[in-house]
Order: sequence, then C-alpha cells, then structure tokens
Amino acid sequence: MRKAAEARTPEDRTPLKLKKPKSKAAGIPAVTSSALHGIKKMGLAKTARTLRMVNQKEGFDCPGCAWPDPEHRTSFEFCENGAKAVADEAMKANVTPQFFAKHSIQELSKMSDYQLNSSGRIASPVYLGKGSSHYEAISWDEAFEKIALHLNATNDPDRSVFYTSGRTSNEAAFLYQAFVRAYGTNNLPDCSNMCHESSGKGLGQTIGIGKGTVSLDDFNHADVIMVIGQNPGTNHPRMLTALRDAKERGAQIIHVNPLPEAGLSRFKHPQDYMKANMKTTTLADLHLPVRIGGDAALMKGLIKHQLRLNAVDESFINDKTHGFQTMIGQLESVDWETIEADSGLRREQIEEAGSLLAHSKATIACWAMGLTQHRNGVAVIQEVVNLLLMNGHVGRPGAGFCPVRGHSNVQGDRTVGIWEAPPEAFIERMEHGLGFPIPRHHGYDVVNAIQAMLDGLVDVFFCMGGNFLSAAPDTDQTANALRNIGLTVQVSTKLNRSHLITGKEALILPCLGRTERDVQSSGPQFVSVENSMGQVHRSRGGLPPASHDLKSEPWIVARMAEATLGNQPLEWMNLVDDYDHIRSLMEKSLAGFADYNVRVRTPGGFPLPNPPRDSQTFATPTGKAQFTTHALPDVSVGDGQYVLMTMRSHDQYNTTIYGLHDRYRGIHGHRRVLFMNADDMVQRGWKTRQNVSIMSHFNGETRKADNWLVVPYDIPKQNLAAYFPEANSLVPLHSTADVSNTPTSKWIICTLSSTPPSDLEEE
Ligand SMILES: Nc1nc2c(c(=O)[nH]1)N[C@H]1C(S)=C(S)[C@@H](COP(=O)(O)OP(=O)(O)OC[C@H]3O[C@@H](n4cnc5c(=O)[nH]c(N)nc54)[C@H](O)[C@@H]3O)O[C@H]1N2
Ligand SMILES: Nc1nc2c(c(=O)[nH]1)N[C@H]1C(S)=C(S)[C@@H](COP(=O)(O)OP(=O)(O)OC[C@H]3O[C@@H](n4cnc5c(=O)[nH]c(N)nc54)[C@H](O)[C@@H]3O)O[C@H]1N2
Ligand SMILES: [Mo]
Repeated sequence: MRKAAEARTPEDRTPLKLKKPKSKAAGIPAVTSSALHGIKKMGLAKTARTLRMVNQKEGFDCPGCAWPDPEHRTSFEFCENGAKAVADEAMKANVTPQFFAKHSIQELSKMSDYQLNSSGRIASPVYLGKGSSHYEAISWDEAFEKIALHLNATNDPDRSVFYTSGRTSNEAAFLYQAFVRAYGTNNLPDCSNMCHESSGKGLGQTIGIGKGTVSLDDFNHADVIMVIGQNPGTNHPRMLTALRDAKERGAQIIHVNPLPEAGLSRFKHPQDYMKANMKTTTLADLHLPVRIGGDAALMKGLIKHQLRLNAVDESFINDKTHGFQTMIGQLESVDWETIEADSGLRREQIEEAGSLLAHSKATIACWAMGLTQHRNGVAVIQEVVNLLLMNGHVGRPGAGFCPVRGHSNVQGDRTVGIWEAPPEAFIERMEHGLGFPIPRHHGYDVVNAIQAMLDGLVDVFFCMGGNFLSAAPDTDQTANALRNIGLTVQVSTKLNRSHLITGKEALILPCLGRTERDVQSSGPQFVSVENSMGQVHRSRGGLPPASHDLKSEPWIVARMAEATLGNQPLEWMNLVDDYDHIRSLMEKSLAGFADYNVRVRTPGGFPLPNPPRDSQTFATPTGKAQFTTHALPDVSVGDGQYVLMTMRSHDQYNTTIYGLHDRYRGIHGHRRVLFMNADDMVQRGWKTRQNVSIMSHFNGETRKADNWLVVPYDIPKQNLAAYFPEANSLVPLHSTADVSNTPTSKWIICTLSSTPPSDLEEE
C-alpha cells in the first residue's frame, strides 16, 4: 500500500555556517565554482566541451535564464549559474526503474530537494499504479495508451489541465497548445502565472504589449538604469556584464531593493581573470533600501520630484499618451510623510534618485520578482510605466522597459500560445493557421487550477516540465489538490517532489534536455527560443542523450495527440518528423512569424515586432500609451507582525537545489534560515541561530512552519526573508495580486515564536 509522502521539503540536518556577506560579485570564486560544479557532475573533458557550446551561434541556448546573447560573443558566453544549470542537466541517468524498485515513494519523500535532484537524470518512462508504493517501468506505447484512456474517459475537456514550465522550446510549446486546443480546452496554466504575469498585464494595459521594449544594445546608450526588485548577481549574472559596459560608458545605476545584493555593489567579470585584469567596477551609484512592498510609494515620490524639477517631456505626453493630468491630479493627495513611511526611505534619498532621473536623456527600468509577486504587482509596474512615460523614455535608443524574464523560454512559450486567457484576435489567427475551431472560454491559471483540483473538477493533470508541487504556493493545499486527481503526468529531466505527490495514478515521461542531440526520422533537429528581449533564435543540442530511452518534448506531444485524437485534426507524427513542418504551421498561425523557417536560420536569429520599441505606437484602446492612476496599497504591518519575502539562494534554480550555499549572502550548509533585522532581533531578545516557528496570517487562517534559524541581516525593520521553495507552505493560496492573480510570494504577513505554540497543531 502507498503511505502518505511528505509534501514539504524535509528540514535540513546539516549545520549552518555563517560568513560575512559579500560586497563583490563574481571573480575567482565564481570561476572555480562553475568549473567545480561541472567537473564534479560531468568530468573534466565533458565540462570543457559542453561549456564551449553554450550560447554560441551554432550551439544551444543556455537553460539558465532568458538574458540575451551579445553580438560579439566570447568563446565562454556563460556565467557561473548557467554553468551549474548545464552541468546539472549533463548528469548520468541513474534514475532507472531499478532505482525506483529500491526506493518507495514514501522513502524518496524523506530526501531533501538537493538529494532528489542529485539522484541524476531520469532514464526511462515509469508508472505508479493505484495504491502502489513504487514506480515501475512502462513502455512509451503503454504510457500513451494510459494517457489517452484517461483523456477520453470524459466528454468534458475542461476536466483536464496542461501546465508548462518555461524551458519548453517554441516548437514543443506550439504543438502542445495546438493539441490542448484540439482536445477542447484553454486550461494552459504556466509558470508565468507565478512569475512575470504582473508585468505582462501591467505593460499590456499601458503600452499595448505585454513584453519589454529594450534590446541589449540599448544598455549601451542609457544614462540611467534602474534595477528594481531583482538580484542579477545570482539570477541573471550575464546582465552584470551589460551593466558594467554601460557603466564604463558613463551610465548611472539605481538599485531599488530591501537587500544590498552583492552583484550590484562591486562586480568583476570572471572572464577578466583569464586576462589577468584585476579591476573591479562599482555598479550601483545609489542603493535605495526600500521596505518590502514600498515601491509604489517610492515611484510616487520620484514622479513628484520630477514634476517639481519640471522634468516632463510635454510633446511626447501630448502626442503619444493619455491620462497624464488625471495621474498627476491624484498625486497631489499623496503627501511626503506617507511616501517616507510606506517606502521606508527618506525624502532626500528619493530626491537624489529623482534628480538623477530628471537629468537622464535615456532611462531603462529593469525589474523582476521584487515587483511582480505583490498584491499590487500590476499597479506598481504601471507606476514604473508612469515614471518613464513622463519623460518619453520608450521607443528611443537607451530607454525603455525591461522586465527581466526568468526561465529561458518563458516569453517564447507565451508568444506561441501557452496562454490560459488568449485574446480574441490571437485565437482567430491561430484558428486560421491551424484550420480547426478553438474554444473561446478562458481556462485555469495556476491558482485557479489548484482550486479546481481541490473542488474535484480535474481528472487529468499533465505537466510539461517544472515542479508544480514545490513551485506553487501553499504546499499542503497544493498537495491535497494533486492527490485528488485521477492521473498526473510529468514530462521531466530530473527527479523532484512533484513526482512523489501525485494523482491516484502517475506517469513520469523523461525527455531530452536543451543540451542534447535531438534526432527525428528526417534527421537531426534544432529548436527555437525567444529571449527576454524578443529575439527569436535557434538552439541545437550537441551532447549525446543521457539515456537511449529519452524522447524530445515535441515527439512526446505528438504521440500523446495521436494516441488521444488519432490523425485528427492535424497529422501529428508527420509534424514531428521534421520540425520545419511545425514551424511552417507556426508561420500561418502566429503574428510576426512570416518566413519563420528562413529567418530562424539567420545567425543570431531575428527580433519579433515590438510596436512601442519600433515606432512608439501603442495598441491600447486609446491608441496611445496610457498613464494610470492608483491609490497607494496598504502596507501597514501590525505590532509584532512582519512581512516575509521568499527568494532564491545563489545555489538553486527555482526548486532545483544545486547546493547548500548562498555565497554572496554569507550563508553556508543550511537553507532553513530566516533573514531578520538585527534591531528586531534585539527587541525579541534573540541571538543568531535562534530557532523559530513562522506563522503566516491571511483571511483569518494561519499556516505554520517550524525550525528556522534566525540570521541577522541588513534588511529593513519588520521585514523578513527566507528561501523558496522551503517557505512556500506559508504562502496562502488565495493571497494573489490583483488582475494577474500571481501568488504574493514577496508579501506574506507573519508572526514569529521562539517555541512552537501548543495551540497550533502542525497539519
Ligand atoms: N541561478 C538562478 N537563476 C535564475 C533563477 C534561479 O532560481 N537561479 N530563476 C529564474 C527565474 S524563473 C526567475 S523569475 C528569475 C528571478 O529573478 P529575481 O527576481 O532576481 O529572483 P528572487 O530571488 O525572487 O529575487 C527578487 C529580488 O527582489 C527583492 N525584493 C523582494 N521584495 C521586494 C520589494 O518589495 N521591492 C523591491 N524593490 N525588491 C524586493 C529581493 O531582495 C531580491 O533581491 O531568475 C531566473 N534565473
Ligand atoms: N515562494 C515562491 N514561489 C515561487 C517563486 C518565488 O519567488 N517564491 N517563484 C515562482 C517563479 S518566478 C517560477 S518561474 C516558478 C517555477 O516553477 P517551475 O518552472 O514549475 O519549477 P522549476 O523548479 O523551474 O522546475 C524544475 C524541474 O523542471 C524539470 N526540467 C528541467 N529542464 C527541463 C526540460 O528541458 N524539459 C522538461 N520537460 N523538464 C525540465 C526538471 O525535472 C526539474 O526538476 O516558481 C514560482 N514559485
Ligand atoms: Mo520565474
């Protein structure tokens, strides 16, 4: 019989070692760390061979992040964390049916996320039967028969849900959404719902496109670059090179972050060591240690200061925008006292930044999860839009919006149709290209999908990559949701907790990774991806597959489609014989993809149309860029309460844990730490390593997680930080951003106790 598996990551047993947080990013430790990671996992020769293929025009796209590649690449165009991502994928395929015979689901669930991932690549398809405690080998044919049986058991296609994580190529994602829509539903939640959905919605409503407007070259022409709520030293290390180059050309950088993230203080390009250049560059000219959630107030302050300095581009505002007067009218009712209290910053600090902005001829605003994962995620991004629009900083060299995407193809997936709520024009074009009708009613996003599962409305849950259980909010609730399902299917490369908390039956279908050769019946294939700046380009894996039994994602989709729908309404297997066939269908079905098969073959790829960037045109209802007016959010925190944000360490890729160190923040050997302001600790009488329980509070409900070690840190008072995914059990399912419905992973109201209170039983 199957015994209940642990949904939450087990508590760390390794000791916590503390060092002084770093004020400098990269450098020799980064070079050795990436080399060591590779060598430990792949061996020396393979490491050298593999890393030379990353991000080259004829190589594969780094599965790390979505930061674009420069025109002039070095032969080592990767970073420390990209190297970790590549080495992680290049591990041996030790997760075999024998491995599963040895370890029950329950036993595996006692392993840490780090141990699960370290088990290696998944070697062949496996199946978990009803009530069974172990996965067993299954053939690909039988696996697809099972999936088809479940999908065809109902005549309501909306009882099936199809998730996508953001590594999936354009070809796989396009084919997948075509199948899902042919099957009859728009239930296509994706990781974007938990990530940059607020950016997509915020920008879509105001500038008419849900994407950024800058290209990499704009960084060479910017006067001021704002980096807001983002930790590039860890999560987008190659961005530091762009920032360094911009600095050397005279740009100034403003860093808005509750934490003094190392990458933005001093930076040394790791590859400079090879040239014996020992110079470091100070990146941020100004660090604004905003309180968690205080960015909206800060933006209002910056706009106020610009107005006072008369830094306003009147002709741009008159010709190209709408709503300016209403926006500044509302601003009059916001006083500096409130701005200071809400942002946690002094007026002089804000004015200093405002003056830099007022003198800038070209400003770029970059941001990531520090803005999007808030209740007002959409509104705060629209305040950033207000700030830049008032000086016309869009659609001219060196200026614009730069939401820095996470997963390496999350933007491309959305472009090609992974979208639970596609607009009518998108559907019409897709219908025309595909040649069959597409359902109009919108599907579930991530949070609504979990609720639907809890409500017993879902029979089949298919995941194209990712780790839904651990990435989603409210781990215990999400686990209950998944256990409620008939069949869960995971297309994966590595073992994770979503393989252990499953529906009544479960399948794991192992796939090729980005780095591996993909050969179909017509011969070797390449795929395409879109980077954070809308450039579409090729990616071709070069390594032999980790196991002979791995299939490509497009092939898996085509076989599932064929098993479920037969040869209707598309000839699925014919499409994957040669990925050019998929791309031909994309040419007809998507705006901006004309001549895809030709243009994708040009070295470096091609940019998708971006009307704000290309011609300062804005596809909004008014035909103009839209200023918006928002009241300040309530950011008050009660006595004895704190706001917790969840974030990434330097040694993880989302839920994949590469190691137990967060080098730049001085944390070693242990992940269950709670970063806390030293004065707040003194007030509670707590010392470093105090063991505490965290209780989160939302709508009268309490969630609790025990055994966190407190670490004093340079973080505003009443603010706390802990790592994702350990802290996800504290994120309430329905605490989401307005409009985007993104979980508020950076705004969790908490209390702390040094001994677990007895009246709250752990669930
Ligand atoms: N190595 C590595 N690379 C990655 C990833 C990874 O896990 N590892 N993940 C990828 C993915 S999917 C994504 S989305 C990106 C994520 O990239 P980031 O958004 O940089 O990731 P987070 O660790 O969530 O960090 C958010 C930052 O926001 C700050 N912050 C928190 N709350 C606030 C706030 O209220 N206001 C402001 N101004 N700042 C705040 C935090 O201090 C932190 O510096 O990285 C991508 N790249
Ligand atoms: N509390 C909290 N929660 C968060 C966040 C946060 O900041 N705080 N961040 C959110 C964000 S920004 C995101 S993007 C999500 C991430 O959510 P997901 O994308 O669902 O999670 P990942 O951890 O990136 O998924 C890792 C798994 O993907 C599989 N994988 C890796 N490469 C491939 C591949 O090429 N193909 C396939 N099929 N599978 C592959 C491996 O099996 C691996 O275990 O998490 C969100 N959750
Ligand atoms: Mo993300």
